[in-house]
Amino acid sequence: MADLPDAATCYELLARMALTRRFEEEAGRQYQRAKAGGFLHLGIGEEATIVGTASVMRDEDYLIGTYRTHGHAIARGTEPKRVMAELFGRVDGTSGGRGGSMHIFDRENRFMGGYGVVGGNLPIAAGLALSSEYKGEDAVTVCMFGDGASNTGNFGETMNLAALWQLPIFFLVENNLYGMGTSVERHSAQTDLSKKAEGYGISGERIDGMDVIAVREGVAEGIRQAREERRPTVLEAFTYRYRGHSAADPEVYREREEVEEWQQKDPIEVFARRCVEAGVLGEREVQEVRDKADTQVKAAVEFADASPEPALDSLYENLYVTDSEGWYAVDERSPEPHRGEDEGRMPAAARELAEAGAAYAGQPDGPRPNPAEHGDAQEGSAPEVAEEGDDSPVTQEVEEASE
Ligand SMILES: Cc1ncc(C[n+]2csc(CCOP(=O)(O)OP(=O)(O)O)c2C)c(N)n1
Ligand SMILES: [Mg+2]
Repeated sequence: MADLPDAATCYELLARMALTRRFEEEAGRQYQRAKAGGFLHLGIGEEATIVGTASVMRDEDYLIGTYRTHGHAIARGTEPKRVMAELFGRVDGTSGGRGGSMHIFDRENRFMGGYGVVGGNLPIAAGLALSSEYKGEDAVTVCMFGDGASNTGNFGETMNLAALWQLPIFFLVENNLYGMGTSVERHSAQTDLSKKAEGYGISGERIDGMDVIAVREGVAEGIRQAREERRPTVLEAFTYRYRGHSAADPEVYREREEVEEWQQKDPIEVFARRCVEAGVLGEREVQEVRDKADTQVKAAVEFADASPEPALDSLYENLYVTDSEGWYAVDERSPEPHRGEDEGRMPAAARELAEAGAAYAGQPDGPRPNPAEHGDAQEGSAPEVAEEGDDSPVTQEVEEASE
């Protein structure tokens, strides 16, 4: 077992892990109360992997993760109150309340998200590393992803380019044994994920992701190789999420005993005990850490609650409209087709929705069409150009809304 670092470092590691845990417990509670919307994926149990990794990164390094990243942002230095405000969908959230739990983003602290697409962050990570190389920066990109993500095409493509271009990048697989409800044995032919990129020229190691010190050592070495030798590597950290995949998971794929077994190795409890037994921290300090986390998280909830909702007439800001024919997002600029759009071929429903959106823009009290809902309703159904008097559900809803 690796030696403990100095007392101040131990205190900080414990404090970060306790804060993350407390934050996520509270996030789960607020989700039950419908204060936090959308999806919610908690990483409770995975704190050593998250905090250990961030603790050996430099300020200029980039971290990029998945949709389970409240702790990653906090570990990188994002204020918990801004993460909570994002979960609440409020303007003071890290993405102005528009991203929610899966899209925490903090450029200042070089936490680059927050991605809902499994494996989607890997090529972006390679792009970040390439940009550092291009600009002559000394930064390393740390890319964290799940065991399930190692099965995506993005994994192979990213590993290939990372090795080929000798990018300053380091990969960490958060192997929590499941991709949603599917165990590693059932989803990956190669179950040793540290070996999975070997064919691309990227070697790997396995570590105990429940031990914050082991994580620090493994990650520090991986980052060093990326920075000094331009040698990307993979570190597979074994960890475990105590809660379901997301807030809505009946967990029929695992036994209660398995969860309890992992809880015996709890990264916070075990580390706190070790620090006390080694005389590095006192019981009083351990309690202090917990109390501080509690105070900070309560303040985060108050802050999020007090933060306003985004203004209604900002609903159409930051929406990007493709100029391909077919479906396009409601946009406040004008109901007319934008450059490149062919009005004649635009589905009537889409056009009406756009007109309705434009008409409502600037009228905060009026009912408004919901572009997300209507977008989903259209998906995959190749909308046809409707005639006047079209009675499609979208048209009806828009009509009702404008009544
Ligand atoms: C490309 C893609 N396919 C499927 C999904 C649905 N999905 C969301 S999370 C998930 C499991 C991913 O598991 P893993 O990579 O192990 O991460 P974990 O949730 O365990 O942290 C799946 C299949 C998705 N979001 N994106
Ligand atoms: Mg997983």
